[in-house]
Amino acid sequence: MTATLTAAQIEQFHRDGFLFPVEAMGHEEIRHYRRELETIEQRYSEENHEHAIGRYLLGGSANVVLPLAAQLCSHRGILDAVESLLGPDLLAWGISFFIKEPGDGKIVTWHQDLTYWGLGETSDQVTAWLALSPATPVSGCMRFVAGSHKNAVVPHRDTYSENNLLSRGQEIAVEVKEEHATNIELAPGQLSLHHGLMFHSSGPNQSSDRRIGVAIRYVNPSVRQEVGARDYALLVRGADRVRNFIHFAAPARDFDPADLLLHEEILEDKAAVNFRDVS
Ligand SMILES: O=C(O)CCC(=O)C(=O)O
Repeated sequence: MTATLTAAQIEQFHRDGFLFPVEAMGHEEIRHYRRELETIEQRYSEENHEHAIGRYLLGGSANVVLPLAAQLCSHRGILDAVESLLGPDLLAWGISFFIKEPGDGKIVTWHQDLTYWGLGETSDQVTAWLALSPATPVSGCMRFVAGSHKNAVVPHRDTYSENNLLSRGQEIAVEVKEEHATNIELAPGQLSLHHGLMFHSSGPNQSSDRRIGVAIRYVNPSVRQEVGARDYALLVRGADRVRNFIHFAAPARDFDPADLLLHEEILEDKAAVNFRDVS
């Protein structure tokens, strides 16, 4: 299966700031990834293990410590789609598993991803959000406002609310036209692509299944960290002749001690950027 985008899809992405659904992989393969993820969640659950898994899955750098996360970042079906937008040289800058349990009330408020990343307002990045379970309005799929990526970064305020999956519970502080939002419905194995300036949010999971999505943040080598002292990425296709990012290798096993040290270093550096304006 190849997910290379057509010229019309690329044009649509540039016009709307998002594109969906893109078929990234088949039923068997996505079922396999969900099983793998759920095995890892069980093995490293809070009760079972010193490395409680939730922090790693949502933290943004699971590809440093979990082979599964690095494999997803390097998946051919995903990369073919991303290459159509960013070119042949691709770095996975981050990965977050956004998981909502049935009835847990977790939401994501309206925000623009690039607000806190320190990467400027570049268009040389894209998020591929892969569904591991059905993403529907009932399960709390993402919602996008077409064309909103043409804004600069707008003001955000922090809520730190318990039920918000975002690190600062951040939300856009200007009016968002909810009625103009599109529900990004995806079947398992499909993905959406969105620009980092896209206004997006998602509601609670009122279905009986878990809502599991993995957001992989891709950049090409021209992007650079403008705020922090350094930044890190996994080279997943082509070459990086610019070297704005420190490369790390895909992990060989779960939670290798050396990878764990690097993971903590990366999280610290990313937090210095993400929370730079918080006293
Ligand atoms: O999974 C969600 O509901 C939100 C994900 C998100 O905000 C993102 O991928 O940027």
